[in-house]
Amino acid sequence: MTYFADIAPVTYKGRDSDDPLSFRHYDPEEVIGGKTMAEHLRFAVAYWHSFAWEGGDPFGGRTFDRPWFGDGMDRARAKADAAFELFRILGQPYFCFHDADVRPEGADFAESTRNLEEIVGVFEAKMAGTGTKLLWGTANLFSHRRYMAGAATNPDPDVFAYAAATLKTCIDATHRLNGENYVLWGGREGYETLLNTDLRREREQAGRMLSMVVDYAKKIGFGGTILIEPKPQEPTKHQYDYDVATVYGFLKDFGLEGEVKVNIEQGHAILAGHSFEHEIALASALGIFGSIDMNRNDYQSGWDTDQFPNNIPEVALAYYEILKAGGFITGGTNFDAKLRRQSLDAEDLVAAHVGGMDVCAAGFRRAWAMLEDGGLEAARAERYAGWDGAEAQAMLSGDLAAIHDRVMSSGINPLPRSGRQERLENLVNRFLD
Ligand code: XLS
Ligand code: NI
Ligand code: NI
Repeated sequence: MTYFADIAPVTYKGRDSDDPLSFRHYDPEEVIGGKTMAEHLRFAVAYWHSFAWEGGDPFGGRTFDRPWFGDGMDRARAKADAAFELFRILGQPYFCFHDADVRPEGADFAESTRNLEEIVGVFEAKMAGTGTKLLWGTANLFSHRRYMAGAATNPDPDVFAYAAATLKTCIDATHRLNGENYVLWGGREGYETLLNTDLRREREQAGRMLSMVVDYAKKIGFGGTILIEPKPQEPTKHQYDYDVATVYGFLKDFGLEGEVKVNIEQGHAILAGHSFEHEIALASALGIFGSIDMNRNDYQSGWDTDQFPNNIPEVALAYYEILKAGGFITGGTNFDAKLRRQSLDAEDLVAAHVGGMDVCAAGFRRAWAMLEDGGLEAARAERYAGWDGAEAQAMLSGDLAAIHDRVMSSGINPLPRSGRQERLENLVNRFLD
């Protein structure tokens, strides 16, 4: 099947190009600071939004008419054909998937696992043939009704068991495909009402499950990074992996802060009342920055609308923090983004990714220029320069009484200084126009 039949591979044609299916900013081969754009940005296509999602919303069902929709392994194979066709057209280096995106649900656990293994074999061959790599794999522990009250945090130990067994199969699949990360997104790990929820118990279960994931990954020699994807709510009223700070506290509690990092999603950061760059900067400060899910929310709707990014200044600030954190190591830019439900055509799928990749490349380029200019970092360093002094440093290992005596004897009387916010905002804008 050739779903994208007459769409040619997308190439870089530069800023003046008016070809809607060309890159204007993303030149994968362009070298910036010793690495190509492709190596910096590490783009991935998300299988679930692009190939499994049917265009439904709470008020209406499927709007898309894809030839691979339906049950059965032949449909799953046709879906894989279409997916790798899109990958060839876009030329992005990576993709990401959940078990449920790629294989039909079996009558029981064993059959679901067989189906997954068969599709993993299909992927293996296609990846070898095309060079497309796996950024991360994950388990869908939230769509099936068995998970309605959670997976790791379910009150029913049999659901915990089913989830644990599924995690094993998905880590195996990711390992077999040389995935560079393994992601855990706890869509149902939370509650609908506190009235029926034992918070302490559910948290312990989640900690135990994560510890087992880390142990198993080590045992089989999985060399990738384990990532938790924070989100404050949706589908549950309250989700336990609320934001980066909450996840860090959880990891510390279970002694996993050196084992697990975070996959930060733009829309989830906004839902949690933060900015995307805040979440990235905090993860970096805590030493747990891993990867990003790139998308955007509709700021009026207050929901996780998973749209493709289209705001270069916002994206620039996110990549600025990523660059300051040292850039991606095993992580990358996964488009956890979907079409709008009226975007029915094959070409819409291509255009969405082309636009998203271009916005990211334009933002990245600006972030690089801001870092190279050094003005922001110089201003930041200057703001804290007082702490370079010996007396200031001594306070950090001193005590209140000694500091008190020093203030008394030397007559310390601090004068307020400008934070220069507008000046810094103007400086940023110099790189954005
Ligand atoms: C949903 C999440 C999901 C994860 C993978 O909101 O973003 O798509 O990225 O399970
Ligand atoms: Ni999301
Ligand atoms: Ni996501």
